Amino acid sequence: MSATEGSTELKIYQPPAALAGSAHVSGMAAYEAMCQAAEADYEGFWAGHARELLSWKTPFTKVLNESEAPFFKWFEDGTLNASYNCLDRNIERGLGDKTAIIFEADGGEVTKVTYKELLAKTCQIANGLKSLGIKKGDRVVIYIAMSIDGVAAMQACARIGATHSVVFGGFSAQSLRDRIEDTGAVAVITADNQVRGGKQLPLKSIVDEALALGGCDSVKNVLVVKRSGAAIAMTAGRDLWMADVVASQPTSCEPEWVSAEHPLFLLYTSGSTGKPKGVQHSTGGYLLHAALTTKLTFDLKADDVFWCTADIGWVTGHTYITYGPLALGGTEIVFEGVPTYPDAGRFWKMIQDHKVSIFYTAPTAIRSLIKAAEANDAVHPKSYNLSSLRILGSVGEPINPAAWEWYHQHVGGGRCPIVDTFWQTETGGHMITPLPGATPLVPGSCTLPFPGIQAAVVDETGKDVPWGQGGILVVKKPWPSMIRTIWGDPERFKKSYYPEDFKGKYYLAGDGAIRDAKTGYFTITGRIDDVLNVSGHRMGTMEIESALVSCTELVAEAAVVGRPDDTTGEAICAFVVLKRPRPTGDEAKAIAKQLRDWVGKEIGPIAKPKDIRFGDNLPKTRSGKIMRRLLRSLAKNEAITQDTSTLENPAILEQLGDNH
Ligand code: 6R9
Repeated sequence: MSATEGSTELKIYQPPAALAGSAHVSGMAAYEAMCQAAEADYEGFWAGHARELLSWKTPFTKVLNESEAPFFKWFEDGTLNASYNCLDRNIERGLGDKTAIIFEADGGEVTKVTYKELLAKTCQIANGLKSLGIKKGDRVVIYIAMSIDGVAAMQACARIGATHSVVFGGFSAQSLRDRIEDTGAVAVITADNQVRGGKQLPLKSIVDEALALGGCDSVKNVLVVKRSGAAIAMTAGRDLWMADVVASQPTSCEPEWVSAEHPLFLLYTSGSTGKPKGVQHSTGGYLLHAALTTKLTFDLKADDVFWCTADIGWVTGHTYITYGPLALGGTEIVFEGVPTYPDAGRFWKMIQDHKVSIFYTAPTAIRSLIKAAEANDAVHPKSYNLSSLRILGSVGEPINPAAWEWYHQHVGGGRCPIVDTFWQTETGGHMITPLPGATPLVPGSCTLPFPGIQAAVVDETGKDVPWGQGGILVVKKPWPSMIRTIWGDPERFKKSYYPEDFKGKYYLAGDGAIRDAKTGYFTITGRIDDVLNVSGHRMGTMEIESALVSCTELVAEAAVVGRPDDTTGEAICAFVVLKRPRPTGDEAKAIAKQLRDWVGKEIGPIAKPKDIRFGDNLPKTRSGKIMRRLLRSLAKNEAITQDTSTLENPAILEQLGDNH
């Protein structure tokens, strides 16, 4: 029986005694005491952690300001600097010579930097940015692969009070352009190219293409880090080599002290409608939760080696690479490559080589590595020494119990708790997650809310549903690291996250959830909007549809749905009506390839539909509404059992069935 069905036969994993004994949060009583402390004095709870974990230039006197709800403010009269907290603060605590980052390149070369070295590098970039006139409040887009330079560039922006917006290196020129335009960035930081899986992929030339598409007049400079020395074009007066800009810059730079509410970064994510939204995060509240969750969810200690495999282009890379582990003075791995190069044992070899003790990755990676390991002993975790591991983590999508068990047994040797962390770009850090020294684990459940987080499951009217009954996941109280607004679109912020139906009261996550009837453990049941989760990446179905119909030469109409996929969680399935007769056979294959490439160019390779089917029309109601629930069944190759009486054109269903 699974956690969603009841609780009588749940498989429960207790925290290992040794870990529980020494953990920051030791045992369920300690967890409950924290929750009660937050309940008794909500503001005092967060204020206490904010004073302990962060250094403030001006201490805050106000904690939470709700006067403009849902635009909440935290610690608003306090001032601080995020880069000071991640670097200088640790050096002042005597950690200057401690390794901050162990960088492993795609080809295996290892570079280490200490806190002192990372501070010097960050300050040189910060001074370089200042020399170009970049100042507090300006936006800087960062389009770069996983690297020490990438982390330092983010820290450098924070140091001078510039708001960074990192765009994942897999996004196309068009997507990059849209983000540059929306942020009004004054500069783009990039590299000549990126190296992944033994291949060199362009970055700078995509920046050139993006800027040439127009609408990016705000950009004065493009700063280029040399990664591989590939030949690239440099536009005089605009493009500069990072090395030249920083060469003569001092290695110290007075931090710009900003209000706790100052926007630290914007990060674009997909919603159910329209273009991706620029999620705006604060400095103080965000950094607090990054530090607190890194400390408690991962039980980070002084001698841990922490490895989060996410890319800095996603929120997980922001919170659990650039900010959280550094704010605590941790040692972390930054990895440039992919899990399957030179073979699917890469993760296991790196854990062995660097003696990683905390490993945080996505279910989709685990599932693909299970397949590889089952086919070849040489890349099976058992062929490596993984005894350094003590805690495992999962993020980005639900982890199915079978993958959980494999991860637990084969990677964690049966002795490492798995923290299945539920959270979102908008939440800034973990929301529902086990604490490894406290929470008994149930595979497939992200268990209980992080202390202080008031997560609940409600119905459409905002009323609590009983445990054991599915509903809508909400957060009842504002929390420090929550999204502040959607950049340039406060109305959309309100509509997306604090809609009227909930009387503007609760934060609406966009996911469904159910609590176990007996334990109250949460299981996330998936998005309740038109957002897909493909390999842990959020994609709006509307976004992909508009990319398809923007191929005006070929496409008349398109509808996109998700269907379950063994490896990627969900797969993108597109139903397309062409402006020409419905193609079949080889012609259909050729056009499908053409459309896939088109979407790759419009959004990026991650948005390419796995399955494209052609029809003379789409299934519609008499009023012309596309019947997506039928498309979802067709995508799964399920027999149609739903009511089709409102369907205008039933014959279309046969055409759109699995026709290849
Ligand atoms: C951090 C991150 C957020 C969406 C979220 C949900 C899904 C993330 C999950 C999970 C089940 C987990 N999600 N973690 N679902 N269990 N542990 O992934 O942010 O890219 O914004 O995605 O991902 O659907 O709403 P983001």
